[in-house]
Amino acid sequence: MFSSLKNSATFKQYQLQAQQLLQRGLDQHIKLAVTGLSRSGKTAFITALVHHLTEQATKQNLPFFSVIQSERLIAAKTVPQSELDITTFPYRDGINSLKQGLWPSSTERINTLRIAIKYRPASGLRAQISETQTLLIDLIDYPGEWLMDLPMLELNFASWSWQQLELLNQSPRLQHAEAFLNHIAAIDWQGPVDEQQLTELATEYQGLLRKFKDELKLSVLQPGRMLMPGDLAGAPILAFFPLPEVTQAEEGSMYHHVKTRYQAYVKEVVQGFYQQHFSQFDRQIVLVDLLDALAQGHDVFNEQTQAINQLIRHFSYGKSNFIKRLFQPKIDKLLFAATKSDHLSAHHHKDLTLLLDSIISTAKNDLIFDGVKIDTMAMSSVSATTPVMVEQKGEKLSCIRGKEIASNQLMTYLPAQPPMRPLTVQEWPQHGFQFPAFYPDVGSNNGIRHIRLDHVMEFLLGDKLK
Ligand SMILES: Nc1nc2c(ncn2[C@@H]2O[C@H](COP(=O)(O)OP(=O)(O)OP(=O)(O)O)[C@@H](O)[C@H]2O)c(=O)[nH]1
Ligand SMILES: [Mg+2]
Repeated sequence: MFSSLKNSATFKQYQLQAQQLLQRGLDQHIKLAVTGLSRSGKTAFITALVHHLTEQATKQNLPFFSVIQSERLIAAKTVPQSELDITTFPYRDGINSLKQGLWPSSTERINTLRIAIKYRPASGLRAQISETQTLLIDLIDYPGEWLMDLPMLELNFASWSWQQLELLNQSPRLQHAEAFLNHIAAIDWQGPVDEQQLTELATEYQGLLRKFKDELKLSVLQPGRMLMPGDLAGAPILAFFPLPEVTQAEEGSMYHHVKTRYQAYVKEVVQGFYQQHFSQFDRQIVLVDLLDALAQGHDVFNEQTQAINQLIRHFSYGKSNFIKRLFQPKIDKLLFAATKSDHLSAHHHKDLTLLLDSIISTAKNDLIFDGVKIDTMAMSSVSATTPVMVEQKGEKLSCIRGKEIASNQLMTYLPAQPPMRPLTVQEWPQHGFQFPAFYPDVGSNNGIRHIRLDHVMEFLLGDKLK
């Protein structure tokens, strides 16, 4: 009887869970949240993190990562993940792309990866238990578009519609949205359901979201799965859009029908995603591409600031004790990282850090109050440029050189200096900011270069590897 129980799938499941709890209790298992809007660099970051831990873990390459500096790292490798129902992060595809001088493709579905770091504990309880220890790190990657749905969790259909219609009625969206706004204004939403009309309007709204993303580079684009549907492509649950409020919407009316789809989307899609994947994080890195937002102008920069501050509210932060860590982990260390700093000269990294710091200052203050350790830094997961000094009219200029995507040629640029704080419309430079994009450069010896990835690792993982 006992032996059959011992061999049963349920017993094995309990055994696995008990092991995981023990590892969590001993701090040997952490779940790292890699958070960032679409194109902020999540996939490049995870690929680089795994690569540097598993293939380039040397003192020269990661001098500020103490487990390597003190020669206590034995080895790191990717190991089978615990969540069996989601795709494995395509690390090999990513690294092969980078080695061929191409960026990994945009993420279309959720995927996960587990890394095991085997090391020699320096001292304390862990060193007494065993000569070697293993830290497991769970990461998930997902389309950035899905993240922007989290604020919908707090909104009913009427308030969500109100917010979205406000946005649609303002610059820069209004000039594109006029036709759609006229179409929804001309319909009797208390009338009976016309599926054909709803499908056409949903397609029109989807077209608008695409335009806002591709042309205007905006960040608040809901529902996110209209842009990146994953397995939901073509499903009616995605066919909704904001509507002017109707006070008495009978069951069977157009309004009621759209509202029901919104509610189902929030409950089944957004809440499901959030509960399954976004609870239980121990550490977090928020990646922010400030340079692209600066290049897009004042409106886009402001919207990005708001989006990031809205997102942070959806994670749970605070210090957790031994028992809480087992069952209810909370994020106790949070890193804000301004990505793609290889687009700047090294002496402007500080400006970028200050700019990021100033856009998150209120949230940061509250979190520090709650005991969360926070840092802000400018980094680059994969350096696409090399610094070069150029002499012009007797003056030495710190430039960057790389294979520019727009011209497909090796180019040398004197990068713009980013502002140290958000600028008002009046202060915004007349010709804006320009930061050309480059293909990744793997270097002559096939090594992948980074900027401050070792500082990132030390901040997020260093104390767990003591
Ligand atoms: N120069 C430079 N460019 C980067 C770096 N990281 C990302 N990029 C650029 O940013 C683009 C987006 O990076 P991804 O890692 O795919 O971004 P993501 O957050 O995973 O995006 P989604 O999957 O669409 O949510 C890349 O294709 C590169 O062009 C970096 O460290 N340096
Ligand atoms: Mg991605």
